[in-house]
Amino acid sequence: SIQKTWWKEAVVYQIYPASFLDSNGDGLGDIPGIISKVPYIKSLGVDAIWLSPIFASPQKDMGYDVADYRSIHAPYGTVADVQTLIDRLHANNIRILMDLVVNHTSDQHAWFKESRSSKSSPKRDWYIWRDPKYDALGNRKEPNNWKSIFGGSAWAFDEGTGQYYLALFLPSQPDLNWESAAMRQATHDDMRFWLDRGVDGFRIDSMNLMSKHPDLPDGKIVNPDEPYQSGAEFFASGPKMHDYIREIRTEVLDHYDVMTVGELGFTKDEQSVSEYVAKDRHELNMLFTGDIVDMDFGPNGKYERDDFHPRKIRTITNLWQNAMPKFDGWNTIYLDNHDSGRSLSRYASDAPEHRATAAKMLATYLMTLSGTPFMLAGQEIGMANLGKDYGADSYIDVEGRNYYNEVLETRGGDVGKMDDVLRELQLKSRDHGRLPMQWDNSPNAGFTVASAKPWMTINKDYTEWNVASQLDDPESIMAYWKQMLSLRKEHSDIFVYGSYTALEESVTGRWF
Ligand code: ISL
Repeated sequence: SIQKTWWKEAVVYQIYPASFLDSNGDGLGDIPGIISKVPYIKSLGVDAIWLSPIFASPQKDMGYDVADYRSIHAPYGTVADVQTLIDRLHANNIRILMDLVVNHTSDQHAWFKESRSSKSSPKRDWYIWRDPKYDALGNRKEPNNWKSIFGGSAWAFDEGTGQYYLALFLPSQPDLNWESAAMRQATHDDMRFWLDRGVDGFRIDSMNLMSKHPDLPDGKIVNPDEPYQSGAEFFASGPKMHDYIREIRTEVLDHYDVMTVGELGFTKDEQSVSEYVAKDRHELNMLFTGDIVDMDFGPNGKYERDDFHPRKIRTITNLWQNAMPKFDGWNTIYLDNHDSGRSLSRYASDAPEHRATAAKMLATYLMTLSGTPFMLAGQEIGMANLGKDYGADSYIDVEGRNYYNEVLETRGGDVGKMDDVLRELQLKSRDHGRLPMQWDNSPNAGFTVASAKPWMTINKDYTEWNVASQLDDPESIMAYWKQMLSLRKEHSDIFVYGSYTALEESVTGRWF
């Protein structure tokens, strides 16, 4: 039988700090705002929160570009505020996971500034630097054909030292070189900094990108018409990946009672997944397998059209529910995070006549499966995507904007194509997962004072869909979530540790 542990029984509530609650009227959520809502979080019955990055950052990627892991983005608060939050949560038996972003840093991180200062810098090899290539005409070219996950080349040229550095996300997010033992140790120290302050674990961002193929070979040409190719076969789950994780375990994590959840993009086959979470591997506790978030991605990327069918959820669910027990592994159960549209709008329906039922249906799915459920703040009240009446300029996230601008440049004359792009943004933009929390029906939804300008559009449906309107309603989505949370606890032998049998046709293969 399955060994029982707190992190298997926990339900985790993700908080996007910019969007939870603004306590000082600057239009941006903050740590004191979260502290003031600890009683609310407690009332839901969740066991832990996962806080998206709150660290010092130029915010080119909303904090996933960390400039200093040991200080806090000033508008969010201070290290002392975070300590208060940790203590307040613990006093309420709620644990806290932090986002560990160590595949890359901001280009404003002291490490990168030093690394780029000269080719002989002692930190030069903390990042991934390569000489340019030249074509037959003598034009400078990138060291390989990899495409950035946010569009364009994955390489950025540094004029000062005449080399390129690898940046799989934005050019302002240079990839760290995990081959460097000194860099790894510095990263371990950063982890200890927070663990020593009481943090209960990490969600490890872009976890499996930390080890790349040492030769950085050109990616397979999938789209011959495009200048850059994915290359993921050479930068995801590389040869040293498991060494790095085991080192983190033995050097750092094993000295604390903590949990880890690794974000696993690109790697999808059962064997590779098992190598991260099989119990005897002593690596990670659980993963966010990318197939759940990719369910409605098109063949050439996130914003390409795909005809989503619920069969996909069934296939993925069957796959992992059946697979994990085989190697005594564990997994997450999730549908939402800050990187996409809300599951309610994406996979079900936010139409007024279906909205509450659909939200409860998805809650039922999440609360009854084996694994550790992760929910995104707002899910408990059925928060939805921005509606169809919000135009392209309502979308501000860099991933969606880059895609939009790329299509505009190449196919801007094609009205039909631009309509397609907008429709995809309306479904999948990362902005939807980041909409400010809808607390009540006062101006600005109680997220910030009426006179402030919120950093992000507040969905105008807040007048009807908000926390205050559901608190005392036993038929509300929130009441349903609370019931499901306590039912899951009460019957953890069934819902957490029980075995799984698909009653309908068991689809064990993949749909693609
Ligand atoms: O792997 C992917 C697709 O299969 C990507 O979606 C990838 O997993 C994802 O973009 C990584 O996201 C994380 O790192 C980013 C950050 O912008 C996201 O918010 C974060 O969740 C860079 O740090």
